[in-house]
Amino acid sequence: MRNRISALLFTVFAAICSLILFSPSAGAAGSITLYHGSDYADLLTSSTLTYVEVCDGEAGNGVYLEYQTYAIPYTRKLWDPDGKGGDCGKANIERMTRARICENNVSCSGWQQIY
Ligand SMILES: [Ca+2]
Repeated sequence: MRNRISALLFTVFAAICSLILFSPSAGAAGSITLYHGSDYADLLTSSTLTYVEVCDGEAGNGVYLEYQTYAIPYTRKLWDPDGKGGDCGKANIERMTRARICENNVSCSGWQQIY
């Protein structure tokens, strides 16, 4: 009987540990940089927010970050508003799922999974 209770407690403990270890997390903090030639986007991720700076590094075509979130089922864009130099496009984006950087009228990088 005592062994059965121990085994049961161990099973419950193991189940709780695996839930903690393998449950889908809100996302780890970290940083990712996406490149398209000299254009780039820096993404700083925290628990649910991603802070983005998308920066045009080449004269000619505009640059934007294309991204998706949990909340909205279509793709949105964050542009570098003033082309090469000057400022970068900046935003805090809630629960970003994936992103890629694009040079307008040229092409995009591959999609990067965020959360
Ligand atoms: Ca700029």
